[in-house]
Amino acid sequence: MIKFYYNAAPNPMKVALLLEELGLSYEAVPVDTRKGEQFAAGYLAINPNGKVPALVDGDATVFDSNAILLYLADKTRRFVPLDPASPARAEMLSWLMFVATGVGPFSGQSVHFRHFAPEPKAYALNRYDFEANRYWTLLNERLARNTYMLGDSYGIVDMAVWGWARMVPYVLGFEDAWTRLPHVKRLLDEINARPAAERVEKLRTSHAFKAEMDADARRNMFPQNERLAG
Ligand SMILES: N[C@@H](CCC(=O)N[C@@H](CS)C(=O)NCC(=O)O)C(=O)O
Repeated sequence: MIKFYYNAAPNPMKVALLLEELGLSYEAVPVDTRKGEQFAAGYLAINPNGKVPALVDGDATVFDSNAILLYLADKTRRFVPLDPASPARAEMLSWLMFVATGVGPFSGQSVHFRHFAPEPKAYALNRYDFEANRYWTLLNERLARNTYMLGDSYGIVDMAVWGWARMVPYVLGFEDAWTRLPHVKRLLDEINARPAAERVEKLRTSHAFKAEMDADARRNMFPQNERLAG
């Protein structure tokens, strides 16, 4: 059976959504990153990058959320244009990588500098907040013209967007985020209403991940800060 290594954060949740949409049976294995479980030798053998999600499917091991989305969609031949030479596949790859390399990392850094970094942080916060806004605005414009990211059919790019869209007000830190991004909100609401998303919500809340951001959690989440300690 597929083993899915996860926590409740955006990147694992988008993979959970696809697993549920596909109706695959899988064993969900919690990895509590605030407790440092991502650094256990057994987990690093699965994902040397020490982050979630990762997936083990028989002899295949896949890490990085968007790689997992593509792997599962290709394997099941669902939620993705399959012909490697087609314009539709090219468009899918472009937007999937746009989410993987832009929306995700810049939203993540925006969260870090807005909510966790010590002062002074104005320069860094401005840089990441500006870029995160830019990426979300591009998604909003895309979704103003298309029902889904690739046109008329729901697929893995929408699921990749959904993972992070759930966090938009936390990422962008302004109360009118959804007024400014109504088309992203429309997609988020539509996906949230799907039975698969309801099952993901049950999974998300089924395990008590460590909630406290105490010194130990900070060490596990932000190991780079050890270099700054006297
Ligand atoms: N590019 C990776 C990023 C994975 C990632 O940063 N995951 C976060 C949770 S969303 C994580 O594991 N954080 C814990 C850590 O950085 O130690 C992906 O898309 O899967």
